[in-house]
Amino acid sequence: MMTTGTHRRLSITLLAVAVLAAAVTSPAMAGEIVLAWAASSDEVTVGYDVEVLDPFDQVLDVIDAGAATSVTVRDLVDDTRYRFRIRPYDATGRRAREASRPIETFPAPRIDALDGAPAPGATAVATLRGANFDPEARVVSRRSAVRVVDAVVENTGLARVTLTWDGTGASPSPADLTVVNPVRKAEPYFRAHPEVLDVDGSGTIDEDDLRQVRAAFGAGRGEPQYEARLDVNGDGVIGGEDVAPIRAWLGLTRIGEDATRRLLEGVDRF
Ligand SMILES: [Ca+2]
Ligand SMILES: [Ca+2]
Repeated sequence: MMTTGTHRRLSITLLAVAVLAAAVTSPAMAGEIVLAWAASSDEVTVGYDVEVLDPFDQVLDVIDAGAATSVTVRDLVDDTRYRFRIRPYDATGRRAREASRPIETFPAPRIDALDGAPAPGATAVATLRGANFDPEARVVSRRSAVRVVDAVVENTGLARVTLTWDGTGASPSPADLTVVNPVRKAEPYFRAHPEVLDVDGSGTIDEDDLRQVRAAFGAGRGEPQYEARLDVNGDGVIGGEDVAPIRAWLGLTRIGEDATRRLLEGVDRF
């Protein structure tokens, strides 16, 4: 129930803010960032402002999301870091004193070209060209026939990726790979990129993935057991929020192909 005209202070319990790469981007599109957040649990919040911040948290711009709990910020400049925070407001337009913690990231990474793909059955160091590669980005495969052995980001538009291809299907292409920036992720991202849930790169989301995540349960960034591939939601700790999406997608095989179909059918939401 919403209460209005009272003297109650807005009490905001904002949960995590998640920044998600866009589901689909084409080289012709300007960069975009999808922001999503948990709804405020108090009774007086009727909407949310998305504040665009400078590096010192001064507000540069405000996007009114209304009652929605996600927005897509479009027309962003490639290879530029953007910083945001979410602030609820009540029916009188009063802004909450408490806002979410700021979150900062590049627009959604984009792969434009893959040069030097391996021959069938071979391993090769290929060059990925694109935009918005974070220095700490990982590269994962969407196809079990193609494996990423190693990836080194040289700059925001270039990464060297050691790839193997078992020779089945088409030669590796940009569509087979995903650049994963180190930013917190949530459900819409996993729907678009279930390959990040296949933590062992087997091509299937299965019990082996769950086992590996559980074996490192509780490890935080910087600790010996921590591995970025196991921290699928990118929040810096391996825990229940990494187990839940893997469980939700358990059994998904041929990830690159199946994910699109499932997305279109609107099934497997959680
Ligand atoms: Ca797997
Ligand atoms: Ca995590």
